[in-house]
Amino acid sequence: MKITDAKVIVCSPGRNFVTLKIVTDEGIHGLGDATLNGRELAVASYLTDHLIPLLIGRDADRIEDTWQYLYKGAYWRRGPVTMSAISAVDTALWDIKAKSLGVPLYQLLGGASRDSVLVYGHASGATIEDTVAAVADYLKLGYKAIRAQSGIPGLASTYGVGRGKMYYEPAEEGGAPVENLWSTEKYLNFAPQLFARLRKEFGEDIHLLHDAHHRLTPIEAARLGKNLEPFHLFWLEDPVAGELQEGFHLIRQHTTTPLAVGEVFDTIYDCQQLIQNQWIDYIRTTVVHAGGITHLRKIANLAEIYHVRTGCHGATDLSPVCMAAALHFDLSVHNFGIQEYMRHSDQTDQVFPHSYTFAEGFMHPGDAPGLGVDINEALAAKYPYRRAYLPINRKLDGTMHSW
Ligand code: KDG
Ligand code: MG
Repeated sequence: MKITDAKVIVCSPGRNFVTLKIVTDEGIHGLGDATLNGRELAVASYLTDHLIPLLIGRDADRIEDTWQYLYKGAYWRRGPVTMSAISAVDTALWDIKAKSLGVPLYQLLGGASRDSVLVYGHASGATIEDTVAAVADYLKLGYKAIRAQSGIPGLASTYGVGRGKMYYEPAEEGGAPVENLWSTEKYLNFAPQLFARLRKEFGEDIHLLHDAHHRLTPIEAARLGKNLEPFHLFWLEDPVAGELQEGFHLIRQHTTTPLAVGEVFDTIYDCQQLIQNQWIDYIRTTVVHAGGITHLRKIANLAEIYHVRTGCHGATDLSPVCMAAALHFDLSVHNFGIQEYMRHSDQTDQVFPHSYTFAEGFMHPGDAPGLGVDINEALAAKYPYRRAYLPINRKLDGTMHSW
């Protein structure tokens, strides 16, 4: 089966998405998500100007070989732009192969290891009581696992606090990134109060998660992990920036709070030390940013040996194409832990009709052949790209800090 055509579709149904569509001589098409939040057009150009010319005429069935051809063939390895582009090609080729065999993708990945996939939603509020109300709303929807974030007294804005209750969308349209202000001291004093209140209200059984969004030093993260131990979080996410993998060693020596990281990682090399030293409990790399299904399986296989489980990133900037791919991966991989699920807007869901479903806190990718997701190109064309940036973050004295 030969690739005869490929194109990049950039659209903005509520937010920006970059989608690769590959077509074969058998009339089968496959989709891959290539969205890199705030840097979308760089990946679109990488695909259109550099990869698509190499894809035309290639054998669509040679997925591993195509991955290696694009990765090794670039000479310039790794990096989010390159890896998001390779991910999109890889995902589209898995979609095509599964469609050509008439099976849902998870059947090609070893079949289902579980009946359905545990997901977590995002509850947030400007105050602790608002967050309590948001968690209650998620429980009513059937969620068994909920990430909780709250505004911090004395800070005008905080990571993870949404404008609406169901949709948290940090990217803002405009000429420059929005600027947030940050105080580690205020945050460290406040965060345990939030979880004490949530446990008091909702008891011990629900899974609670929290994202520190790369803002702490290792010793600060160790203090937070220790102070959160009585509230037994499912995980503390991104306690420190992930570039320095051994930073996690110090945190690990001080706390039994489980640790998760990986949403900004793009290859197995970003995770290698973390996994092999068992400094983390969950690896959060995603299909769209970490090399597609092909590479994500290698990361999961390495993690399995070291008792590390998966917890794929699944924010709204990962399109329904990525969400579908993630669910096939989650259903099949043995050492699955949890999947993040931020609901997309109705506009997004209309542009990307899909077969995956949510019920009682669990999801299933559906049994349509391939990924089970498509793109309505005519509708997508009605939502042109709109430049948007993720915020930046400064300390109270004006110093740039991690967002
Ligand atoms: O594009 C960045 C967002 O996806 C990220 O900030 C969301 O941290 C996030 C999460 O855990 O969903
Ligand atoms: Mg995160």
